[in-house]
Amino acid sequence: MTIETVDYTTKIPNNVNLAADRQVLRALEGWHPGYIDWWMNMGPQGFQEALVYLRTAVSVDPKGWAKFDYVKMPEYRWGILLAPKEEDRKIPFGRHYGEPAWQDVPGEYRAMLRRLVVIQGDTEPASVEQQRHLGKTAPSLYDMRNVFQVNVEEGRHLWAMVYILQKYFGRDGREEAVELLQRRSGSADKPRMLGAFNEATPDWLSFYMFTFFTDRDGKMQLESLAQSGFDPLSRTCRFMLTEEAHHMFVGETGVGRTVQRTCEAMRAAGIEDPYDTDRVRALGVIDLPTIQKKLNLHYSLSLDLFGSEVSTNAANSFNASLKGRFQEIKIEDDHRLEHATYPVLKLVDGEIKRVDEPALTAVNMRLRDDYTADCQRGVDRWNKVINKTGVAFKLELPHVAFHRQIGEFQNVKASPAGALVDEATWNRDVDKWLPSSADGDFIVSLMRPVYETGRFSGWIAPPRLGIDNKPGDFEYVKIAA
Ligand code: BYC
Ligand code: FE
Ligand code: FE
Repeated sequence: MTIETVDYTTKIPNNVNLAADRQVLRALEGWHPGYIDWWMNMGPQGFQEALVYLRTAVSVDPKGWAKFDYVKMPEYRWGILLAPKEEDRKIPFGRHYGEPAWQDVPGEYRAMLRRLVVIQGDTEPASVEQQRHLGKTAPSLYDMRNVFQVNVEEGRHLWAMVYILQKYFGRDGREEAVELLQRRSGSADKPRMLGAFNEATPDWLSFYMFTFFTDRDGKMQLESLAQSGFDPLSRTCRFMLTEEAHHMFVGETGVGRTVQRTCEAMRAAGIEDPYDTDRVRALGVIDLPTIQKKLNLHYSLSLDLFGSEVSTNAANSFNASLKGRFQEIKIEDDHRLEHATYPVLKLVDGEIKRVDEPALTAVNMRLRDDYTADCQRGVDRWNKVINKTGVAFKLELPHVAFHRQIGEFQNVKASPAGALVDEATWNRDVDKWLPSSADGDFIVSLMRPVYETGRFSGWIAPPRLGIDNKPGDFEYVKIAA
């Protein structure tokens, strides 16, 4: 068996030769029933019996690793898949720059590494929990299939982190693996670890915004962990990234199709003013200012996921060669950051100023800047969609000081344009900047399911292409009677 092929003959598909690793296999098999239990209770509600046209990884070859077929989600083959081992891989950054990558956890970094793996692992089931009611209001079978695809892959990402915990962290790894199934998104006593993963996903526009903005944080974090000196983590993250691309595709095209439908409906009705929201809403589509508010919400929640702009945690994990920067190996510098500085936006005497900080403590900020640039490219593509229809409106990323709960700006109020405002101004204008409960109610009122093949809810345009090149009327989900 070559490293690229996946062994599907065992209960837990894998390309890590689990059959020869009895102890880990037993630990994973012991964890499996609890996982299935969690999936049945916290996974997609009402569709566990449906046949879903899903892709499953059958190899980790960059070309052609996916096989599409109808699967009942609880029977999805969640597996342990690592990207191929790079022979003689060297650690690309930090204090251990240039040393051979570690195949085992260095004792002195155990706690730090475990924390990173647990946080990464915690987000995966959290997102499944957040999205579990969406099937009931899917705008089409195509979209329903997409959310389920994302969900099973996030489930697999949990497996990926649990494998690392159980194989490399002994008893405390096994305990963490159990706790990953016990915390719950939004729970008062056992919440998920990071802020954005305790928010609700009440409607499909939220889902698309989440997969665009929050899964994109996932991409950036996985990219930095893929640089890790701890090779098994690097390899598992590299394979997760190939799955992640689809999640962001779902988000970007989902928002793009929503925007497109709104603009087309406005044009057809002869509405020029995007702020004439009552008339736009009467067409059964989501007005552009409300889409902007949803964008403001999800972008700001996702910025919080990068941690503080200046962070000793981040410096320590970079220094320890555990978590690198985005595209570390393409960066031309010493990869140790002993003397470099990086500009950070900070609050200085009540003003937002750019201040040079030691680059080592600013690695969160740098990753967040790379993230913002990546988000901006997607927003530009949405604006092209709007532009093509002739509607005069431009979506924009709000300023990084807007609506923050973590870091430098958590104690101030700022407008989306980045002006610091007082409490009274914030309270007066907040409904123009973030979705109000009335906006939420309106969006929810549009969320009526469409389950006929080839049909789409009136608020969203059909996709340009089907999944796996299927025709427009393909039955992506066979809903159980
Ligand atoms: N919420 O030095 P600080 C994904 C805590 S998404 C709550 O500022 P640090 C996915 C922090 O834990 C990617 N708490 O930040 C997407 C620390 O607490 P302790 C997930 C927060 O540590 C969609 C304290 O504040 N992966 O995969 O440099 C669907 C001070 O921390 C938050 C990762 O995040 C917050 N937002 O950076 C499915 C990678 N932010 O320890 C999946 C692993 C900070 O003092 N995680 N805190 O009690 C990390 O690299 C880092 O932990 C963080 C934070 C980037 C998250
Ligand atoms: Fe994930
Ligand atoms: Fe994802």
